[in-house]
Amino acid sequence: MNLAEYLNKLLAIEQECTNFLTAANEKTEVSDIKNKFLGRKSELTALLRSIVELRPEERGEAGKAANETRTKIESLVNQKLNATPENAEVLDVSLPGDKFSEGHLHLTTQAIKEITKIFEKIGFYKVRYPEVDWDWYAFTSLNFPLNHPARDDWETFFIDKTEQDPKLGKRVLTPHTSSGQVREMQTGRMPIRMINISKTYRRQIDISHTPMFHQFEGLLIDKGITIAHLKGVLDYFVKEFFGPDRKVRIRPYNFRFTEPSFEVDVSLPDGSKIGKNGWLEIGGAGMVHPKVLEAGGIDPKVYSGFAFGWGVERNKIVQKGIQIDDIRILYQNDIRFLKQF
Ligand code: FA5
Repeated sequence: MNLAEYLNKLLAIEQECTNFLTAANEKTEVSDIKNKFLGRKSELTALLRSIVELRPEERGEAGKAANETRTKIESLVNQKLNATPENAEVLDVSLPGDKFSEGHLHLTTQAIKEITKIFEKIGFYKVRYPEVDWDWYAFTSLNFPLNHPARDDWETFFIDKTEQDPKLGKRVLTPHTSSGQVREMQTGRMPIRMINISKTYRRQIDISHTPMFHQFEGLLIDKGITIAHLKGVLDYFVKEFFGPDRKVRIRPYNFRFTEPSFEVDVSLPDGSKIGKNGWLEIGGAGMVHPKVLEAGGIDPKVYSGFAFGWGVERNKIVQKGIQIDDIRILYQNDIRFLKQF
């Protein structure tokens, strides 16, 4: 090799390096280029070592030119490193994946599952009837007179302004799950042991009321059913759901569709802000009225039964370990609240 060839090789190396740097757009690529052109195994290093192959008088100029090329390449690489963004993405397939946070069921859904399980254990079966139903199922078949206040617009959300059917009347957002009682009787199943859990709607909102809530309706019809059976089932449920240390009291009441009728209260833990004097009403119950059995095509002289309708949310918020003092928070979708349960 003579001096001219040596100098040509230096030029070629510099040109090649410039081409590589122009094409690079990630810092890691620039580092690789630096290694390739300036590293111990680079062509330039080899060329510097091969200077001894030149004639002695050529070596000075060749060495000077090689060092200049080296400095030039170093400066080109550093310029490129500074101009290349830091955060070019590097895919490391060996890194663990991102963990997605896991959700859980809403408190109301948890309660529905719990309640269903408790009743299924003693032979009830779960059903669900329409959320938009006829006035006849929600009121008339349940022995409500035409002027009953629950039919008032202030309590019930009516879908229709006028009667749509001479017998069934207007459609309503079901104000209670009792609308499923006569529907269940009409299936012809006997004995009836239904638990009907569904959404219900009323024009109410305060600390213990929401406009949409859920009820669970029990209906048991067979021969020889008495109040003792009703009391036994309610005691069983309360023990299972609230635990043995909570008390239940039954107050006489007047529901149109049961006779006799009761309201049921559960005792509250000390310091609860909800309820009155340490008690909260959680539902209604009674023996099915003969007129309702007749509306469902069942002979009241042969069969008798009991029914109860309780609020899912109202029960859940006073369960041990839950203690929520304002029912409305269940439906405000505040994740900070919901994720606690
Ligand atoms: C009824 O709805 C009757 N259908 C219950 C019944 C069924 C009686 C079968 C006899 C036989 P009441 O309006 O009291 O009754 O409501 C029952 C329960 O639903 C209440 O005790 C409460 O737990 C719940 N509830 C009622 N309104 C609301 C509301 N706006 N928000 C949350 N829960 C409510």
